[in-house]
Amino acid sequence: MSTVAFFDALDSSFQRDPYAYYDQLHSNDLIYVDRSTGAYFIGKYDDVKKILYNMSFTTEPLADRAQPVMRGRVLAQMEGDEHRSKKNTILKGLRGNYFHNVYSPLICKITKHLLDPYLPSGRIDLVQDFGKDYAILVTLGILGLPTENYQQIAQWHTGVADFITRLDLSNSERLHSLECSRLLSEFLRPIIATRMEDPGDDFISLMCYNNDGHPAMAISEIIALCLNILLAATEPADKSLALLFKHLLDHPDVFAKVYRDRSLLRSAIEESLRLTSPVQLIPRKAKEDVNISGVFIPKGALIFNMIGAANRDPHIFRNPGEFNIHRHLTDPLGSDGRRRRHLAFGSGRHVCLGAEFSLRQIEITTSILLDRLIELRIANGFEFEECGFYIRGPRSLLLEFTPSIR
Ligand code: 2IO
Repeated sequence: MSTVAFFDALDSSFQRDPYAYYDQLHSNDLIYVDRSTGAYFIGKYDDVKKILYNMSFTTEPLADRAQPVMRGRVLAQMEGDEHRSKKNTILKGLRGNYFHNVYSPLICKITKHLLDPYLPSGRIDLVQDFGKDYAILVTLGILGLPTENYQQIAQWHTGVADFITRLDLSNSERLHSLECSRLLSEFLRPIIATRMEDPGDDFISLMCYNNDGHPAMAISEIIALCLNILLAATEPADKSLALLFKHLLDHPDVFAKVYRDRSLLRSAIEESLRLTSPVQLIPRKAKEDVNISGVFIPKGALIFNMIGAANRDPHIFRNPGEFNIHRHLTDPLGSDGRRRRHLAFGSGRHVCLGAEFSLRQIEITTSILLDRLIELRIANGFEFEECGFYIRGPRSLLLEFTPSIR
């Protein structure tokens, strides 16, 4: 049976090092309750998984957290037929031929274009110089949106992301986020209207019409889904990439192995996502009174699933604080005899739709970086710092390498 422990989610010690809280949670079997909001923070793998699969826990918190800036419901808020059909449309746009013919070359091009100017200098900040622009450019690319003003779009995107992922927004910051969201939707609206009139074979056109040629969605629904994709694809991308490089550079033996054998890249990315999940929290609401590991949780309670903690549950992952790209060989199996996967993409019916896309994306980009950044190392004197507790990642990652010219 778990014990309730009160904590302060906005406390700087939690924000600085949530992993220490996760360790406490696992070693003392705790469920944290935030003193100021009464929200439950659940971190055991089995509890989180149960909550994500159980219909008694709804995604209703997104109505406050996301809907105002998404200007409509996101996929995670939908159920039944609507969810199925919109999900299938988006999956169609993300996978298979599209990936191979369109996205893969696009990701290569963006990666090289952003990297080339830094090659002669022998120095690059993988987050500030590369990752931020990279993340937004790839997303705009998959949506087939113009990129001339991408810096502006990135700023609006940040305003919207803050609304969803920060729990300490002031009133004026909230207004700023809402304004960013309005400007983004005004940027999207005429583009979507054009695609509705004259559809092509791009992602947005795919959302406009069904297979039978009938209009599939209203423009407001397409705007909301575009914003959903914009956020979900952009926000974690630079963090995933920088965290992976941090782990690889901290483990030169693993770096060398992956460098030589790129088929290991996938395991390295998955392991990095497990150990340092860019998305750390998934909110849910209890639809009725429930019992989680012996703790009574009342109907209406707000719950934050700490997937970053679940991914370090020592009952599931042996030596969970270690970066071990071969852990599938030694981690204990579940009661069904199967390996248990990390929850960095969530789980259950709202599991991340872009998971496979993002893994391939990071694989392609990492491989190019490995090829071009010769004798890569973390810059002398660089101090690594992560920030954020909903979406978490390095502020920057200053790297040095042997200069080259292309
Ligand atoms: C965009 C939080 C970046 C999602 C969200 C309002 C809904 C949903 C997620 C992820 C990552 C974002 N939630 N993606 O946690 O689409």
